[in-house]
Amino acid sequence: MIKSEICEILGIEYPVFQGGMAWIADGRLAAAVSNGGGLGIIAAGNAPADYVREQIRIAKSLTDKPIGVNIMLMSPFADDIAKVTIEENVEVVTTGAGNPSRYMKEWKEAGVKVIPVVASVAMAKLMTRLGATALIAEGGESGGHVGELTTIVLVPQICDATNLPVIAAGGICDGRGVAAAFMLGAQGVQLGTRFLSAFECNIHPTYKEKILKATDLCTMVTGKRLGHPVRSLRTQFARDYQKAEYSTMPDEELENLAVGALRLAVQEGNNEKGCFLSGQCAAMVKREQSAAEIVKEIMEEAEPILRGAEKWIK
Ligand code: TUI
Repeated sequence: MIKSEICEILGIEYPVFQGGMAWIADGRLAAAVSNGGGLGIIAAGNAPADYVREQIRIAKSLTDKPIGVNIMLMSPFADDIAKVTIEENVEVVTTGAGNPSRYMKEWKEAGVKVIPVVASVAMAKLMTRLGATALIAEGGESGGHVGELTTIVLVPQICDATNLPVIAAGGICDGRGVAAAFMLGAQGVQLGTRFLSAFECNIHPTYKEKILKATDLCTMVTGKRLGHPVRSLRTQFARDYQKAEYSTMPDEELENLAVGALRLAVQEGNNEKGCFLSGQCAAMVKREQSAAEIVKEIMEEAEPILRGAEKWIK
């Protein structure tokens, strides 16, 4: 069995986090992952604080294991949600798409373990200084909002920049990815796209089908012009958006094109107007499974790979 320090720090069985996917990662999915021995994470996305509070309570009614909440820092509700995580005794907070410095002191005083996503060495050093519990190094293979660097170059650089445990994210989908992440110095992994296929993941059947049918070149990055690059499936919407991005369309109009697009994908499976966020590894997601099976399977796959690495030493 693969164990690392992060398991002891968080009180989890397997060093596997489920990524905080906006509109997707609800209390039910998070509880299923935590019950499976990983760390389930509720995504706040752009939702109001009351929604997040409700999802935390749902998760806590379904599991006694630790759960996390992911705060998307560009959300207008981020301040309120930061308070809710303390009021509801959430064990772990992860953050994304920005700098969580302004909340760190309050969370630390309340005993909340803070694990920010960092997309650069500078951010890793700052978060280490401000008392983060661990760091998530998320490479640009991931779905959603992406940084510049790939997982294979980001993870070792973050490991060199901090003495905290590092969780690798971006492009990890099976035991090979887990083993590679540990080889790069990570102590744990975070997966998003793979959990889209979980029975407990409440997305529109069309979304699930698109992931299960995806091929190697099926994702693309849009949104660079507005400074928020986002990886999603190469759908009609994504192609249309890219065309608009390279046109003379004013920024404001371009921004409006994407309003509500995540919800339309998740709840309605709308191919023309929905934005189906996905990581590059969608093509490696083969079948529906329970969240617990996913956690166990990837860690069991990784074990012989790590053991077998010795075969290269002559
Ligand atoms: O946040 C994510 N993934 C996301 S957020 C999201 S919602 C959204 N919708 C439309 C446009 C933009 C976002 C969908 N997917 N992943 C974590 C992540 N964080 N990736 C990169 C970063 C990051 C980037 C910059 C973390 C810190 C950072 O620091 C910037 C600074 O302030 O120096």
